[in-house]
Amino acid sequence: MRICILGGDGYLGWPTSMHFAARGHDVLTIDNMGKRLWEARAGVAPLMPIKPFPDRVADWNASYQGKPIRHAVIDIATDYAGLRDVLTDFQPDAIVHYAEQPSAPYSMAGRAEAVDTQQNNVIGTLNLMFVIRDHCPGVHLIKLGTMGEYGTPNIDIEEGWLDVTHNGRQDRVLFPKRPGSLYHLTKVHDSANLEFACRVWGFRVTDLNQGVVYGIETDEIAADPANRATSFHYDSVFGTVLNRFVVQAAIGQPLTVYGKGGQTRGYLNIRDTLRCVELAAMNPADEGEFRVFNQFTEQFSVQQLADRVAAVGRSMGLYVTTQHIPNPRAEMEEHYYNAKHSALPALGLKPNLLTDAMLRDMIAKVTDNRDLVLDSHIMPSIRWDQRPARPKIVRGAA
Ligand code: USQ
Repeated sequence: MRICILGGDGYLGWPTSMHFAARGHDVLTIDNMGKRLWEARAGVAPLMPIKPFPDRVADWNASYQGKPIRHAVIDIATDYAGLRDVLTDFQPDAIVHYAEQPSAPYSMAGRAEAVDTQQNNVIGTLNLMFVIRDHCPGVHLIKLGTMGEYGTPNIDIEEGWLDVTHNGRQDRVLFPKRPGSLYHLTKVHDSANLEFACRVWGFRVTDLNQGVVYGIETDEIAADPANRATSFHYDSVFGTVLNRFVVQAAIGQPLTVYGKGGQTRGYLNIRDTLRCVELAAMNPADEGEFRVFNQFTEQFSVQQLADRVAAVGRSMGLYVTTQHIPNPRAEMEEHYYNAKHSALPALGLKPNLLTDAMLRDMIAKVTDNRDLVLDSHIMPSIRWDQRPARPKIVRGAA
């Protein structure tokens, strides 16, 4: 297949690019370096230093015997012509779209970050929609959405769609959305725009509502971690919760459970992200079909994850404690959660469920790099309820 990966420099985009290339596909990977800019603005960095995008592609191409990965630096939100030209030339069979600002805390830091997130994510996807409509009709778009689009409703979460009976009549509607951050809202807006594109322009779209991803390694990274490492974050802005807990355990800091810790989400290993995207690509959506898969393999509360990491850490001789800190987010800390996730297993997904051995391996790998961890990046500083202090009005001032 000819596959285009948008967001190819990111935590998931880079391993996905290598995964498809290693399986003989023709890969074009595109990024705008936006993640590196957002990291700089937030004052954080991935655990392992990451080479510049062209260099990591060149390293891969030099070490791998198969088809080389092609790459381009394009900002899909601001450079419509650049995106149009490169996709018109490449004519992909599938496009995997990760090219979005991925952090809920970043989007809640203030007006500039919220606007940046919404502009980058929603306008980027809109530009892509017009390139597809006018220059790559028929391509299968695999869009990374999020389980966070649904929020935590007090009913079972279906895979994208809900059959409703109202006043004696029946219909099938998009599952109601109640996301928990301005970042998660961008994915809701994208989903609505793409469902429209399927209905009106006959697009083929798979919206992967992905849960929280954890993990450091994939097969391709394991073969050459020094040159192929992905941007693994442990900071409070871009780090996902299990990755953070693993780092905290490795450096002897208390595990930062926000609030009561009953927040329950779907989780999956980074290796399963790659496999899910591959399964979606190999089994494309039909013309006019807006298909939604809930992409996670098991659900945990934050407290359950902390308990698992603490137990494994202690078995390795580490001193691990848990600290319940005031929740910087506005979210339910105890709630019902039961999300369906049968579509991807039905296509053949064999999940890598979270095991103690996996946690031990992650903690050991982080311990090898513990000198790189900056303690000051651990505690959260962005609050959902923060408001600027009111300007002081001085009466009678000139
Ligand atoms: N949490 C803690 N302690 C921490 C960090 C997080 O208790 O130190 C809690 C959060 O309050 C939240 C849960 O852990 O209840 C998950 O937080 P997270 O930061 O791991 O994940 P989230 O902000 O939801 O976002 C991440 C990715 C995002 C993706 C989403 C999938 O950054 O790109 O869309 O996971 S989902 O959560 O299913 O919406």
